[in-house]
Amino acid sequence: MPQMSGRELGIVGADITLFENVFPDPERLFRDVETEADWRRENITLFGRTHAMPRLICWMGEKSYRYSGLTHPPAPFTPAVRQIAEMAAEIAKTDFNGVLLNLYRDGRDSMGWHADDEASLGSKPVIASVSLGAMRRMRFKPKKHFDGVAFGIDLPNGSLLVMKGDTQTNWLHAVSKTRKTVGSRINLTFREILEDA
Ligand SMILES: O=C(O)CCC(=O)C(=O)O
Ligand SMILES: [Mn+2]
Repeated sequence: MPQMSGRELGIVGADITLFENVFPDPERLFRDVETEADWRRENITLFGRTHAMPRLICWMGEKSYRYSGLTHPPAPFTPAVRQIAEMAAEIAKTDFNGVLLNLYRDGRDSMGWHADDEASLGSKPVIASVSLGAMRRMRFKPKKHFDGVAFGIDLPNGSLLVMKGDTQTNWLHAVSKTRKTVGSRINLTFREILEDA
């Protein structure tokens, strides 16, 4: 693989790099991942009320993963996901043993504010986030203890966003709903789970 050069965003208290055009045929990968994944619409309970999550999700990994109060059992990477994982690991220069897949069916699907800071990921996790399909904007805002200015970054088809260092300690991220007409998007967020949930 030729040396991939990314764009380091230069954000204080974070280490975020965007690599574009990482995959030769992102449309094929989108179709393969969409077909291979066992997509689920999970419920989340917030403040005592249960809602269906505004997106479909699927977990693949060696270990179980606790996320948003749900425990996802282990499941193997499918062929297309394995191919994407190898590329993500090479660019991020680390190994991953799990991936959370998110399917945003249209602009009404979203992901709320959070940090990937579960104890099972360790203190400075490397998170590699692959985008396939429609472009959506990831927004960042500082956590309460941290002094920083909110910003957003568009995640194009076939891109890889690597977040590491103190990113999850100091910043929250989200993919907000949009009124624009947008097609579907698949996100694969690779992680290294250190211990079973
Ligand atoms: O869809 C995205 O780009 C974000 C996904 C994300 O933050 C996550 O799965 O933790
Ligand atoms: Mn996240």
